[in-house]
Amino acid sequence: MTRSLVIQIAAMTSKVGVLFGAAAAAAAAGYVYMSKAAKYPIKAICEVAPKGQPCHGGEKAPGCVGTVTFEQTSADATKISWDIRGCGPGEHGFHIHEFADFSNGCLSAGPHFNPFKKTHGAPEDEERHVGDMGNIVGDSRGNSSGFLVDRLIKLEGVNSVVGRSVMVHEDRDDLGKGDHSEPGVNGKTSKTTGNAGARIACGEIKLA
Ligand SMILES: [Cu+2]
Ligand SMILES: [Zn+2]
Repeated sequence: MTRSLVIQIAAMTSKVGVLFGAAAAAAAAGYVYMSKAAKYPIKAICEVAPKGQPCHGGEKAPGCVGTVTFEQTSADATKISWDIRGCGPGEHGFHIHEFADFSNGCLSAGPHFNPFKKTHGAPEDEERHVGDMGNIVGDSRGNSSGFLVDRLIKLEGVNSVVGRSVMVHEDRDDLGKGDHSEPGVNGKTSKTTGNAGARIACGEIKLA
């Protein structure tokens, strides 16, 4: 009796084990299939404006405003498109900053997003912040539209840019190759900021 019960329990445990194993395998296979089929593209959008107001529901201020859209199409490619107006002619530094905190306007958005502790650079450089998108170029009316495809900017995973901010600067980003003679002083910090000057528009990156 005792022996038979032990055998029965052993048999049941074994069956349950097989069932769980099969279910787990099916679930795992299903997950892999689903993630390959449905993961990309991932899309996000960011409305930029002075002080980042639209992101907090406030009044839109005059000045540099526009939309930046993100579309991650694979594990290592994200297309970033922008349509921005009123920022002034010429080049303007264009970055992802660490925070979407606009409690003190664009100033409170923190530094360039830099999870790998690199120095500032151009989008095509090995040594660059993840947030370094180079410059956008305003036409004679101060408007700019275009796109770039980046390998480091992601909308998924631990280094996702979702919930961070896009920043447009008043001046040209020197891409880390300019004056770095006064680290810590705004305007001579090429390897930190690109000397891109004032923050004229910002906004939060949100999943679309
Ligand atoms: Cu910036
Ligand atoms: Zn940077």
